[in-house]
Amino acid sequence: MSETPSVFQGRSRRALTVFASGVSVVGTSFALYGTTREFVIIAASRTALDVLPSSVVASIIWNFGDLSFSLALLVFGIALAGVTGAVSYAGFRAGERLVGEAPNVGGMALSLAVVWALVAATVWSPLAAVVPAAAGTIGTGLVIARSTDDADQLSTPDDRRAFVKTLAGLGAYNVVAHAVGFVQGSGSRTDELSTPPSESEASDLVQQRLDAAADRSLNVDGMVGLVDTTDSFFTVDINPRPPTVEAENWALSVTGNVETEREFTYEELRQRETVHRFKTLRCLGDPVDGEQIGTALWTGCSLLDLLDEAGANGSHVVLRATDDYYYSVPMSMLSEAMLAYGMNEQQLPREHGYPVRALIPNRWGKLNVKWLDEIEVVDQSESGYWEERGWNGMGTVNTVVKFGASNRLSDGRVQLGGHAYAGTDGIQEVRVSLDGGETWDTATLSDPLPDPDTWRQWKYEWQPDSTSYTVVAKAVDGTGTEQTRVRSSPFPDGATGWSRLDLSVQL
Ligand SMILES: Nc1nc2c(c(=O)[nH]1)N[C@H]1C(S)=C(S)[C@@H](COP(=O)(O)O)O[C@H]1N2
Ligand SMILES: [Mo]
Repeated sequence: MSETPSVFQGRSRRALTVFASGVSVVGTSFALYGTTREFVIIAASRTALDVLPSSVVASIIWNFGDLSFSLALLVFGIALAGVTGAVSYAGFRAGERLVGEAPNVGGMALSLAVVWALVAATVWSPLAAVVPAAAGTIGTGLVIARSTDDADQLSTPDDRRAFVKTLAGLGAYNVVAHAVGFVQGSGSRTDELSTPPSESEASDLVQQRLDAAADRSLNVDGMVGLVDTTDSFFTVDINPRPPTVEAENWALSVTGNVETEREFTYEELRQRETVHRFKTLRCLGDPVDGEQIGTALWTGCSLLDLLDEAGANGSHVVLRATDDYYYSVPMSMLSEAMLAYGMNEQQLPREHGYPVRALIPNRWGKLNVKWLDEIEVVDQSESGYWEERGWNGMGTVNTVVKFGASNRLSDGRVQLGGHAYAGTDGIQEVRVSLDGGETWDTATLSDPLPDPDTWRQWKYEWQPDSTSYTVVAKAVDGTGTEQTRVRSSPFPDGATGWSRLDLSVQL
């Protein structure tokens, strides 16, 4: 008699059963709930975000960006599949023993109960746990029941065939379930910004302004233009995947200390007087040499007009989003604030806040609340999402110079280029030192964009006579203030200090 292959025996067989069942829980949850908080992985990763120390979370988000989330999702997915599957399996076996006469019924019942409890506690919703738990239980039940052998190994060919078939069936089910989840989760991305009916030349205007910005960009190989493309624009998001909001089912409510509480639909916002504005965003967590900075041409309407219309009367507003992210912002910061629904030539993409985000001039990126759905007018200052996690930085942005590209020109000269940003103060000058800060020269600047609160590009070229340079760059803002040389890391007030680049050159 031949040996029973190991997959049909004890541990491996149990592991396969556990995993098939657990993946069914996760897959079903994904198919039903896409990227909402009812999806077990999203729920678990949000809990992890809240439990981990804020500085750890922030540095993960800011250093690994989207990649860290993809990895986190994978790890959470595998872990959750393992745990829910194991709970289901243990529940099933215990149930079988409890109800001796009808073992499968007992097994299914107890498995369902324990998996349901686990998932319900994870997603914090009794209802959203029902179907995923049932799927996991059916998975466990099928694998166990279809391979009837109670002994530790499946020794007859029939049993093995049944086992393999059941696993294959569950596998196929999970491929479909995950596909459904992905389709659900990727709705409404980057449709063209369709022309608002009130202003038929809006998209022409956007195109003209983008063309004008491209003309002003310095010609340095490998350097980002004066305006980022929507795809290259950085994202910082507390969620593993951006929330899915559909404009038709969405409205912005203005509540709190107002004469009349108001709700504005997406269409109503788009009918309002259109504002197009270039604005740079920089994350408070961006290190001096980081890349969490970008500029776009935003399309939207005035935030303050909306508040006036509702008869707002308070010192602050709390901007609240569908992902529970929020920021309290003083009324005094809102004079040029926008509600944006367009980014460059597109409708605001989902990862940047579709349908509508706030844009607050001269402040750190964190105040620019995405997926905005409520503006509450209040009379005292509340804090914000990152303040609750130890960060500061409600003041204006810190001045920064970025190195973006280094090239060797055909005549042998070295060319450096990059961007500099100092909020609405603007950039007056970028100074470059090739000897670690002993002597300084002035870099060439791009013409400023037509709106304040934008960065400028700089470039600097020289004929090298040494094989290594310690390049330092610093900026002077529009008020004539030179950037501080004191270096600090982003936590908790935002990074400061001059930028440094160690450059080696072949002569
Ligand atoms: N609702 C919501 N708004 C948000 C965030 C978020 O996670 N959720 N991140 C904030 C942070 S920390 C930054 S730096 C900016 C980044 O905007 P971007 O992703 O469009 O670049 O959005 C801000 N608005
Ligand atoms: Mo940020």
